Amino acid sequence: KLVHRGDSSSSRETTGDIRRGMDCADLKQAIIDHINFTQARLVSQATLNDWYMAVAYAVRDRMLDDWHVSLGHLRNRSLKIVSYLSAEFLMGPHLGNNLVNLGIVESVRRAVAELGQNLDDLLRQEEEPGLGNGGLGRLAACYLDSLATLRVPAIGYGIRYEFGIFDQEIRDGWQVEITDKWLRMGNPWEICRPDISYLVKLGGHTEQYSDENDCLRVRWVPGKVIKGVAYDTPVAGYCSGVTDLLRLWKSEAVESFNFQAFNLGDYYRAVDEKVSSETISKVLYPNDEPQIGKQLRLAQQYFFVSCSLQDMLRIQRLRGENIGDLAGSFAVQLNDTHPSIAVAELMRLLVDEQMMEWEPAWEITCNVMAYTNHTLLPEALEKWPLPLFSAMLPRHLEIIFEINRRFLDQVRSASPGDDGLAARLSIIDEGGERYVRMAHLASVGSHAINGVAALHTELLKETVLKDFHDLYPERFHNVTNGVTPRRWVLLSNPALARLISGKIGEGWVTRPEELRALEKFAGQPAFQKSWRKVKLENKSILAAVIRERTGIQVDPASLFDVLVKRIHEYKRQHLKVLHIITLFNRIKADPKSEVRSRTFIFGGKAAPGYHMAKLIIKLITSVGEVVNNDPDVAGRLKVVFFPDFNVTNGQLVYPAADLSEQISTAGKEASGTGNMKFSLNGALTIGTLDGANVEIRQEVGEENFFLFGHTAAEVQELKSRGYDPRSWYEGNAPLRAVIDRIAAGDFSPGDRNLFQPLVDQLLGHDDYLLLADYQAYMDCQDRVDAAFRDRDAWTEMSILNVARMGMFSSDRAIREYCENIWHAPPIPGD
Ligand code: NBY
Repeated sequence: KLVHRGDSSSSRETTGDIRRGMDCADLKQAIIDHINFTQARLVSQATLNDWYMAVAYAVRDRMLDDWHVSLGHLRNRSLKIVSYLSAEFLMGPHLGNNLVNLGIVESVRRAVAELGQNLDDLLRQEEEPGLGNGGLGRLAACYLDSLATLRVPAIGYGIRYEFGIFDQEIRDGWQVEITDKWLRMGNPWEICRPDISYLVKLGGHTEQYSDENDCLRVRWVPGKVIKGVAYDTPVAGYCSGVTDLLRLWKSEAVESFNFQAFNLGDYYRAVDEKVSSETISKVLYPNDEPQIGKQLRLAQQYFFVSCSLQDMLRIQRLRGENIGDLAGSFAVQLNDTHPSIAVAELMRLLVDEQMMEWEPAWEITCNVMAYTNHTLLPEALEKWPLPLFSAMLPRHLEIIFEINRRFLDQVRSASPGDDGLAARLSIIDEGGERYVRMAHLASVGSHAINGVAALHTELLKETVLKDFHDLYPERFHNVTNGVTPRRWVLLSNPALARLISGKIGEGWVTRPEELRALEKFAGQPAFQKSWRKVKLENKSILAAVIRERTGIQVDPASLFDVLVKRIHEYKRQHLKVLHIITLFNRIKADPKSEVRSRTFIFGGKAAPGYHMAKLIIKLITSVGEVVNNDPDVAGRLKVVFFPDFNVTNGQLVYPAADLSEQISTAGKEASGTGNMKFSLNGALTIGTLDGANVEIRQEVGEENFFLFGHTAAEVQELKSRGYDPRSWYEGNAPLRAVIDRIAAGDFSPGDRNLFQPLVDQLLGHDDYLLLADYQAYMDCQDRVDAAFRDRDAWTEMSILNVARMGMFSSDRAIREYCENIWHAPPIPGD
């Protein structure tokens, strides 16, 4: 077993700070210097943004001592470097997190105050780097936090998108996408490294040639060459002394490439070249599922993977090690299939450029790579049409064919005669139009394959990757996701963190199993009262923001019922809407009927091309419009669509929730991580047996979790029997009344057909079984209402939820990756 450090429990702040430049006077001077010399302003002229930038630079400076030491460890040959390859890193605002992890929140707060500024105003000034879509990108960010906290040398490799995920505005109830110009005011956290850059080829053709030993080799003659430049951001561990590295690549034109055109006077062609090269890292694709066939997306993937692997080979040389020993130096984790071209690219680098033989190169590749799957939805598995693939990566396609040929030879000799098996396993999908299946490439080229929650991993083994599991059972692992308690409690819910630490000490921040010590206070009236006070304060803060952003007035004493995540049919935001309309109908049928006061808060972005998801947003806002203003409802129900859900807003929302909605169709949500953030902040969960909900319920106890709905097995069963949504509709009067109201245009005055596509989908197909789960969901919500009425019992459940969430720390997940997949020990000492 590897021993992990980085669990020192007391922040340095309380013990007196002996680190360079960390005391209040030093901090003040540093901030003023940055106002004067970096922002080039007189203090008297400084804007709020100047103050933010100056504080950010002062804090970054203070991360550098640890960083230099940590970067030095990259050359320590006894340490393995975790190389986390991800097209997305949804880091969230840096300043607050760095203050927390360095343990200097209070000293910086004081320094800033003595300079006449307010730290909270400065924190609000930061524009978050939205370099991700949702759970997958945020997971990468939580994992970097844990890697640094656990003192594991790690590099997060990705793309420095100039425009991240779009900002969402709501106009007339519809989503409108606004370009995310996050770099507009500069980014104080990154350091550009023009000296660390690599060339990346694209397009063209391949040629055979004989090398000096008369060996037949292949040369790739590209159609185009671009350059990737490193931008580094330090990632500080929590009181661990280790600062890891996030290295993002920006694409640029190669000066020399079309210099000829320039010399010949073709100025415009040279400029075109520059523009098209810079396009590669221009914008994040805002889809949380792939839309096949986007050429630029494949170029992005290859671009960042090639730069990252070339960088790893450079580091290997710096360590003074042989390329043949790469697997002893690096563990490469593929965050979904987006970087899976790494399998072919590493083979190309080793065979074509390092002149290695195929077999040793293949052994290195498989030993280095590991693949995490994040989805079972068959339509979400990445595949690239062969013509597109070969036009952009002609050499990689040859390599993939060769990998596939050798792989299928093995398969056929192990199962002679079973041609169906070979066809199913093949990296190339040959049924009709031909595709490269990226999940197959990743699975063939990795020594480890993992799902992200227990149920997900089991389903992965039984369905999407069944044949691979039959072939390579030893490659399969489960690593249930986790979230960092630093950002998601300490930073976002300081009042709760103080209450907890006051009772059980601060150790829970790195040893969250210590939260169990809260169990014995769960029934204590005084503690319950303080617990409720914290929740109410958090709800009041959110209520004020809701008022400001939407104009809607909500009552902090009402039950805050929250559903925030990307908008998707499988996540069933519209099932929640059916619940709201049901309550509305009860009130309309009898205005005096007892309906408990609830605030329904939705948040989440829809992929710009996903019409049904956008229509669901419009449905939510339209139902809100009617319900919020109905005199019979009399304020008892409020529906809010909180615009632009992102990390910053999440930090406001999770701490204020009473009820966490995790209502995906069972078997569809790989894990979920929002579910963990809610529960860790004392919300109770209403949910299906899906993803990590299963394990959350196991941990917190079934009596502290509101379960409803068909199981994954029952969903399968229903579908195989020929699911008929209309019969569920016809057999359930309240459900019929709800759907009929939508269909009648009650929520779309002036356009009664507006929601017809939604109604048609539900009555005609209902792919996600809303109607089959409707009654169970309503009954469960009635149980929630009854439970919320008993405030003491509810509070006890809330405390027990927090007390038992320890296993969902990303530290636990990272320890499992380190021990079972990466075999990467922490840096010794402190
Ligand atoms: O990854 C999510 C899963 O839906 C969620 O259940 C899980 O908890 C989380 C972390 O494991 N997946 C996700 O967020 N996926 C994406 O954001 C995504 C983004 C881009 C593309 C595909 C998926 N793409 O192909 O472009």
